[in-house]
Amino acid sequence: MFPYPSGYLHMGHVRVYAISDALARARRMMGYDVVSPMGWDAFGLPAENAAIERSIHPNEWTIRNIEIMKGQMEKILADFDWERELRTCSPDYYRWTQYLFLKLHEAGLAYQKEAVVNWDPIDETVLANEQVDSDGKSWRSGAVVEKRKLRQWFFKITEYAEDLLQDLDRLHHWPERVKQMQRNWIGKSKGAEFDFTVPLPPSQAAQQEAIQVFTSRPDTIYGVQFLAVSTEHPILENVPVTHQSQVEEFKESLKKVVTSNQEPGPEGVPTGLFAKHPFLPEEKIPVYVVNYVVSDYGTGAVMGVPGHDERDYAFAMTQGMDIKYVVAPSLADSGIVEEQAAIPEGALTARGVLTSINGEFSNMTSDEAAEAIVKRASEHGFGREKTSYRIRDWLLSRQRYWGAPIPMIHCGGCGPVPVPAEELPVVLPMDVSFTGRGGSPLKQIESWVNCSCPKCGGAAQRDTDTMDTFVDSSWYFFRYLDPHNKSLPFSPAKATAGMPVDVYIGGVEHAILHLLYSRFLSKFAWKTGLYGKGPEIEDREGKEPGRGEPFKVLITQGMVQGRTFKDPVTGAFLKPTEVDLTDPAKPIQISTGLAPAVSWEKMSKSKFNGVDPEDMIQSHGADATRLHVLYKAPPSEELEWDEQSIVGMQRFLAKVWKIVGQSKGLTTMTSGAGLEEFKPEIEGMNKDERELWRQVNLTAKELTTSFQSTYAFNTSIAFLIKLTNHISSVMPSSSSPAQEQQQQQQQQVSKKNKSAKIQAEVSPDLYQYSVQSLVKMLAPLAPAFGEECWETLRTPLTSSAETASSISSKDSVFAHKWPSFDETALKEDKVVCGIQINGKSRFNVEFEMSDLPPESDKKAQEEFLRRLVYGHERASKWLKDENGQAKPVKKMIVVKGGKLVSFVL
Ligand code: ANZ
Ligand code: ZN
Repeated sequence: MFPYPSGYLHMGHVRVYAISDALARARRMMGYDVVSPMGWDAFGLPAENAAIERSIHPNEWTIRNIEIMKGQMEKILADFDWERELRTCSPDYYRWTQYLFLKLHEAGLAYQKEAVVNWDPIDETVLANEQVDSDGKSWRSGAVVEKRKLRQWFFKITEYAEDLLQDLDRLHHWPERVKQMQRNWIGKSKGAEFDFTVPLPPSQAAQQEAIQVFTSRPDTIYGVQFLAVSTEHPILENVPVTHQSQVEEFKESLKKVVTSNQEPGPEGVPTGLFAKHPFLPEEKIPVYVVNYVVSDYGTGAVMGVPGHDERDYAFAMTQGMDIKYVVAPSLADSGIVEEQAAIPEGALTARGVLTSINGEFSNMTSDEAAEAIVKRASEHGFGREKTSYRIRDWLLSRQRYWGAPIPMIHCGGCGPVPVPAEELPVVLPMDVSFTGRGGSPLKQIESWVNCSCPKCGGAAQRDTDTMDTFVDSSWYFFRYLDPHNKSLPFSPAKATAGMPVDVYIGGVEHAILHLLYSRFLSKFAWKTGLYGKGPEIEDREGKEPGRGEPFKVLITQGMVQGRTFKDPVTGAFLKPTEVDLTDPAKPIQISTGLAPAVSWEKMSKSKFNGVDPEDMIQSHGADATRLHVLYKAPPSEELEWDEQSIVGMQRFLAKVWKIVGQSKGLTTMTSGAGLEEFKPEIEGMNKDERELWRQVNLTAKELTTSFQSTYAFNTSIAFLIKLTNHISSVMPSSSSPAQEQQQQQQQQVSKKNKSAKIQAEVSPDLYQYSVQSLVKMLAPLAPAFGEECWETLRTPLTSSAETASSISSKDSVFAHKWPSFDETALKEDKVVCGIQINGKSRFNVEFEMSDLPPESDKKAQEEFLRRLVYGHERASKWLKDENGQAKPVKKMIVVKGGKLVSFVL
């Protein structure tokens, strides 16, 4: 995911780009054709705020920030394909955002309707939700914010609701949690619709109106005690005079912008209208207007069933209604449920069995009844099955300056007319003043607003709204595949070949909107043939997940958290300077001498728990910083940033560096291509060589899998550390005078160190292959260090300075092949042999595979194992008598390979 150019890289960025960069580098070494692009989500409100507060043009502010962040990305050694760089605020890019808008408009998927905005009556401007404080006041003017209706642009994402839901099941490499969040957001609900007729007084023109309700519980229809409608419902036009002022007052009272997080309880007033119950025509059902029915879900009206719905229950209580129960938890309860006195207070929300007051549906289970009731209603024509989706159309227009202008022209005669595609881009004018007052800055530039209608040529006005920045970011990955295309947003062939994105990495905060919008636009592009083969071909061969899904693998990286100190008494956040960290395990609040409360929380300025990536790189280096980020936690989990433990990574690198020094100048290395295709004779290896060979292959296997499918970089680094330790425990057998000298020196050092063992010797080729492989596998994670090691390995011990520099300039470790691995090498050399005595497992003995006499010599094998078993400390308990004499053995059975030995005594 590309970043917003805020002006500085934070640790979250370091984490996401360390992952993607390591991945890109490793996959290139594996031979993949990798596109690892970078761009900038460069439109948005903060630039405009900077313009108002600091009078710097949003464009200048944005470009400056991009330059700074680009420099920081280089510092973390991220190797992006800068020739594909894009900026959503550049006319070369937003031209195509506008083009896609026109395509959606053409397809009937972009339309206008009225919607509510936050309006600041002093500054006369529209405010984003985050610009309204918790008291419902404007961040700038302090005015009480009002709700106003404006004509706004929408994308009809609801048209794709079912596809967007169904195709989640094709995304086998997305976190289940994200898919579930999307499912909930789409919110499919199966239920029924019922029509309640409202007879009107004879004075009214129409004799009756109907209120349609959507319900997920048709089985509760006999429990309906009232109807509840939203304040927008058209039935309110028929409110009798006796009730009009009360209804109007109620509607007014809900217009205040409420931003406090406490949801108000259910409230409402009677409308004076009554409806006929479709199944019980003699019952008059009162109609209320309430605050808890939303106008744009279902039908904007609800059948109130207080006995079985909690909100309806709570509302009925405010009106003093007697509660009617029609569904019992089970058949045995159905009699009791009718005796309302015996019912505990509250709604019975569980499905169960219908009581005997449900007419022909009595005694059915909820599920049976729901089906039968809907069937009967459809026969009569007053009800039907119905599916509702919670997802709303995407409101994309913003009354802002710093965004892509909506490419529409409003003509008095023709209405809204699209800007002809060949006239794109509609360029955002640069010469603007930013006062924060008087509505959108674009509205104030008359020369820009006034234009002629493309259809009739008459005087017309440009649309002064700009697009939500989520539009910019919902298709940029297509543009990466073809960033310089001047005639199309992207070539269909390139998109068909390159999509879907193989691995998409970013924060879980984008789990819903960004990913859903991207899926919507990709599906639109696919369905309308902008790429792929169109809907007539279900799945493109081998191109899972198909159907226009944009992202195959999704990695949602967890939050980076900082160590946070709070005053144990007041709970106030403490600055690092207010805490004595002499003993990091026992922090002390300097002013009080008390132990502060310590926790891990998302890094933020207000909590004083952030770390600046530049400081980390300055003091520990980019390689150790990257390794630490990747080692501390698996990508999808929270990362507790602990600067203390970064030294672990530095120590690890120092160890690798020492090995590299030891390997430097081994003769084979200096000759030609090195050991790219090293295939040793396993038969001829000694046991130390075999074990080293096994470790190298095991590590290669682990890292290959990690970079290809599991992305468990923390485990990968653990394997590299283990391999490093293993290589440190062996040394190359001498093969040249120079090395011999080197080794002797080393052994002398070892002898001085009391605990050091005499090191095992392995062949120089194998040793060098192992070191080379280690460096290659480490390089994608720690690229600068990797290159440095490689250069050192490749520099002949005795070469002149010129040869050395000519080698290093030509030869990057990333130009070399990723180490392959050999499954057969992974077999353990140690055999654990289980010992059974009279059919019971008693203990194990271990031996080296190579020590076991060959299968052909059964006697020798038996003898070898017998000696091993009787030498074992547990043997005295099971195989010897009190005097330490061996008990007589009737039979000794050796299973092939010495895996099991069975004694019959
Ligand atoms: C009667 C009923 C009885 C209901 C009962 C529930 C339980 P989901 O599942 O989320 O789709 N409802 C319908 N439209 C609404 C609106 N515009 N605003 C607020 N609430 C609305 O929820 C469907 C249920 O939510 C519907 O089923 C309706 O209440 C309510 F024992 O109808 B029910
Ligand atoms: Zn016109």
